Amino acid sequence: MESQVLPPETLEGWFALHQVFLADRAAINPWLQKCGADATNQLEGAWQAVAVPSAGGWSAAAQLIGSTADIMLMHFRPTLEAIGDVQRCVARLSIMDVLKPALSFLSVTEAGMYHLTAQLSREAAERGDSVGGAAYRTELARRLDVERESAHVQRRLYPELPAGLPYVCFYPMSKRRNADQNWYTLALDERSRLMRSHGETGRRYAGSVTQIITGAIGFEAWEWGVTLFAKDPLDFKKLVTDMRFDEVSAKYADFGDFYVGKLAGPRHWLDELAQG
Ligand code: FEC
Repeated sequence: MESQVLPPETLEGWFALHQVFLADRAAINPWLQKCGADATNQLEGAWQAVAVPSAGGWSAAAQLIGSTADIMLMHFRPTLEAIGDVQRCVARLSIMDVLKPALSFLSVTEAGMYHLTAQLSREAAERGDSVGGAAYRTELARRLDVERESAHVQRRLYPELPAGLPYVCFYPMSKRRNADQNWYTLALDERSRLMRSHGETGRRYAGSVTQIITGAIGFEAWEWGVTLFAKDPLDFKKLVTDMRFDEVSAKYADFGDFYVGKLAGPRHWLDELAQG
């Protein structure tokens, strides 16, 4: 393949499903009365079984704030089938009598290897080899194995729920494909340069914001899901503003709706929702 139009190599880890629900607020108190005194404990127990699956991965729940929807569930699992399992478990939770799905977003944790892809294609050109030829593929497989094992990439592919960062922000995004502004027709070296700058901007927030990037190309109309965790919700505004001024987002990013909230389990949702 012509190196200038080469897609970046990517490494993938856990599958991800973001589910957003809208509560039928008028129905919450009658539903609680119908379920009896133990409804909250039962729901809490059923949710714990979802949140800490024996087969690996994790789920977390957030109460949305300032949104038209009420609850967001985030699931990370080793396989697509395990995402199907958790989807069925969630559908069977008793509270689904009074929650309606508002968004479902399927993706997979992804580490984009722009720098490595650009470097290997340059080295192949210097050797007089073709990009995608046997020597290129052998070296690529070796270097991807090294990358995959690095602690930095492992954290991106198999992220933990960050401790001490209770605020959550999720939004889908795509790279622009306008006639005169098309990410997918940029030369690989240019895409690599832009993503390096993006990483540098992001790293200014190391320690205060943790992000999980999940790729959705082939799964959703949007191309990526961005899940951010922060100690201070204002850091979402500051980081996303900085990104807007960073060249790759300024020129090539399109965004969907933003969902902001705070990590909270069913006991908390029910308390809040019961207040009307
Ligand atoms: O073309 C692609 O592969 C795009 C995948 C991708 C999207 C994306 C969007 C956002 N990020 C945001 C925050 C951070 C923070 C850090 C960070 C670093 C990277 C690196 C890659 C990357 N991000 Fe990204 N981001 C995407 C990909 N991002 C690759 C570089 C990693 C590395 O250097 O090894 C820094 C922390 C860290 O390194 O872990 C923070 C935010 C967005 C949403 C864009 C916006 O304008 O709001 C925020 C898609």
